[in-house]
Amino acid sequence: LENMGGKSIGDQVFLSPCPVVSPLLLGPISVQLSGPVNLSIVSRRNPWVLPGGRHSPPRCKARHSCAVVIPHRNREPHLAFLLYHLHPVLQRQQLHYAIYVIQQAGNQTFNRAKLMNVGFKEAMRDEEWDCIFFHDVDLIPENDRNLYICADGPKHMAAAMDKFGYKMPYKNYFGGVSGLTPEQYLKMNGFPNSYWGWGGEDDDIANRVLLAGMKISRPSIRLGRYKMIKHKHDAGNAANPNRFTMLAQTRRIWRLEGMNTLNYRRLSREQQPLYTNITVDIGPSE
Ligand code: BGN
Repeated sequence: LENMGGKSIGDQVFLSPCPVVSPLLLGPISVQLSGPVNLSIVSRRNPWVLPGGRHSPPRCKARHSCAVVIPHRNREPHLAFLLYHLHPVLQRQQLHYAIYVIQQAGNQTFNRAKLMNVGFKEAMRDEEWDCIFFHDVDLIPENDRNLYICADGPKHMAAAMDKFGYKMPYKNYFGGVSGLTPEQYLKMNGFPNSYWGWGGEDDDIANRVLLAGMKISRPSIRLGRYKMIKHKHDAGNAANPNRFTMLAQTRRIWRLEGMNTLNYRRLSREQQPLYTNITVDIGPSE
């Protein structure tokens, strides 16, 4: 045991803290988008992941914990592909982590930001996570030195996506993957619940960060690289025609609408081998 970095006193094992920089990191990851992946393949390749998609470094005490929240509906192949890459990355980063998939029930228009609010609430019921990451299902990290650890300001992880030529599409872009401490998240009253359909909710979130007096933090574009899985535009996620008027109102609305007005009905919560699966009825769009 001592050789493995642990000390045994009585029945308990006390692990020493993990190194400040994980020795397991590889840097750039080659993300191959060809070839089928399914959840049983991912499970076989990640034998130490516990039910609910939880993991802690086996030989040292993690310095950081995070919950990864993935809003989802009908994208199972993407989910398998993301988990195939994300589980090993989080393990090499020596984090204590869990993955939550938040499933929107029904056929209403998709509401990404509201599902992320649900994910925050559900993840925090389990544990006082240091950091909550909000992760699109179709974005695969391409560098494991882009750490799933929070920063001084709300952290926008996906600074360099392939579909934008590996640079920012515009200055305050906050889409794709982001990570906030519970304090940062609560300070901005979470995310808006009112964006049904594609577009604008990430800009609203970026506005909230600034309106709450915080600064966006970002990795360099060398580290913040993500590959997007190509897909057809979702039938249940048409562009939101109201997004322009809604965005003009964030300043007036953000304290009144968000985490403090979130309501939803949880239909199920299961510990799957690779993630905690939570299905919710988030109601009809108003
Ligand atoms: C923007 C969208 C974002 C989207 C990015 C990248 C809007 C609001 C209108 C001003 N914003 O234009 O939601 O993530 O493109 O695709 O549509």
